[in-house]
Formats: sequence, structure tokens, C-alpha cells
Amino acid sequence: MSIDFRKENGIGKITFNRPEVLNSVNKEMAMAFQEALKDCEKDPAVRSVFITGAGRAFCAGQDLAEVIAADGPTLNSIVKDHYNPVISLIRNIEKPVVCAVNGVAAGAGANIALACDIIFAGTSASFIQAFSKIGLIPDSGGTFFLPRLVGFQRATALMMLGDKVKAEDALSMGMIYKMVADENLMEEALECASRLSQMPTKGLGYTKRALNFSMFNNLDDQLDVEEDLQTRAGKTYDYKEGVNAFLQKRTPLFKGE
Ligand code: T3D
Repeated sequence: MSIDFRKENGIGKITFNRPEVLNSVNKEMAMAFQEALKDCEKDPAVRSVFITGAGRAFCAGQDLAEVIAADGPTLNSIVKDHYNPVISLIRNIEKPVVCAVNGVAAGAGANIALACDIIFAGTSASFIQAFSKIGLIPDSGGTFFLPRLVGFQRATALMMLGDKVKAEDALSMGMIYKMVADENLMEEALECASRLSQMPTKGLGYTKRALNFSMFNNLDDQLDVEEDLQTRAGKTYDYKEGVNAFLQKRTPLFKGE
């Protein structure tokens, strides 16, 4: 199976599983990834999503052997049908998506990571906007997320030059949330996904929605978004539980409702 997908303890755990080709993405894998994300979106028992790669890489982007195959998908279909739905799903699932970048993340693989809510990377991980080296433009939301994460100038240079960014540099640029020793990466990133899965899922989902809007809203529009979503958050079970638990000096038990 090109994707290992399991649901455990409130976490939808997705592992890219083509290690022999550094988890590069072919059609089958793209579709399986989309199905797993849709399952996570629909299933109320899943309260956080975790994405990582098997073997020594996170994901080397598009499977380049597939694009030269006579019966392979067209470039247009690869972007429209494989990657765009993946990025839309990651951003629109109203649950936190944590990723653990365990090695190289190149091309679409780098940009799939950048679309996630919280990015952990192992010390030996790296990020490469590999597209320019083969005459392509960055896709999978890269031109949207990277300039917002690291600034326009750095994003332009990284995308034009295709230089490898080591995890420590990605951290100092603000591209990722945390760098963790390779041997502790899975434990720490999963711990984060587990913690999030016990938190008020609706509130986290509304937070994500507000952050999505903040990418293009002006302040007045964003204040309206906050007013609306705060009103909704205030109607959730978990809000009442959080306030009651605080006043009763006990640990809250959130249900994600
Ligand atoms: O038509 C379209 O392409 C549209 C889609 C665009 C989206 C994109 O993602 S475009 C960008 C595609 N990705 C790349 O250009 C990255 C290609 N890979 C690399 O540059 C290098 O493999 C890495 C820098 C990622 C890692 O280098 P290294 O030296 O650690 O490993 P390696 O020896 O290059 O790779 C190991 C194996 O994985 C090797 O196979 P082999 O020789 O052991 O049989 C290699 O061919 C395979 N592999 C790595 N990346 C890909 C791949 N096979 C197919 N597609 C790949 N992307």
C-alpha cells in the first residue's frame, strides 16, 4: 500500500509508504492520500491528523517516472486531480494537522508539509523547492504558503534556486514549528497530535478557519470573522466544559463537540 492509514486514539495517522522511491507520489498514492484525509475529515472520532513518511524521506514530490510513462497522467491532471485536492483538504479539515518531516521533503512533498498546521522536522530533514531544476513552477500551494512563512525575498530565492534548506535553517526562517533530534521526532510529533486530539476540536477547527481567512482578509473583515467564530465556539459543549472545569478546579474532559 502506498499509504499506511490507521486511526488510533483519536489520531488519523497517515504514513507515505513508497520508501524505495523516497515516498514520491504517483496517482495511486495521491488518491489514497485524498481518501485518508476525507476519512479523517468525516470521522468525529478522529480529532487530529498526523502525516509522516516511511524510511529515510518524508516525500520527494511527484514520481518522475510516472510523468514520462506513455500512459501516465498529464501535468494538468497531476496538479488539478492529485495535488490541489490534497492541499485543499489539509487546509479545510477543521482539525489540527501535524506533520513530522523525517527526511528530505522535495517538490510537492515540501509543499504538502508547508500546508500542514504544525510542522515538526528531524535534525536531518531538509526542504527543497525542486521544481525549478526540472523547468516547473512550485505547485501544491507552495507559492501561497512559502512567502507567507519565510517572506517574499527568501521564498523567491528558494524557489528559483532550488537550494536545499536544512531543518535548522528552516526553523530559523520560520518555515517550521520545531526541530527535534531524529530519534525523538516520531515520539514528540505524535505527542503533539495526541495532545491536540484531547483538546476542544471545534474551537481548534474555528481557529484554523480564522487563520485561513487571515491569509487574505483586511483587519475589519478579520474582526468580523472572529466575532462570528467566537460566537460559534461559545455554543460548543467543550467551551462550557472548559469554563466549568476551570471554576471547579478540575481537569476538563473535552469531547470535541
Ligand atoms: O509533471 C510533474 O512533474 C508535475 C508535478 C510536479 C510536482 C513536483 O513535485 S515536481 C518535483 C519532483 N521532485 C523532484 O524533482 C525531486 C527528485 N529527487 C531528488 O532530487 C532527489 O532524489 C532527492 C534530493 C529528493 C534525494 O536525493 P538522494 O541522493 O538522497 O536520493 P536519490 O538517490 O536521488 O533517490 C533514491 C531513489 O529514489 C532513487 O532510485 P534508485 O536509483 O535507488 O532506483 C531515485 O530515483 C528515487 N527517487 C527520488 N525522488 C524521486 C525518485 N523516483 C521518482 N520520482 C522522484 N521524485
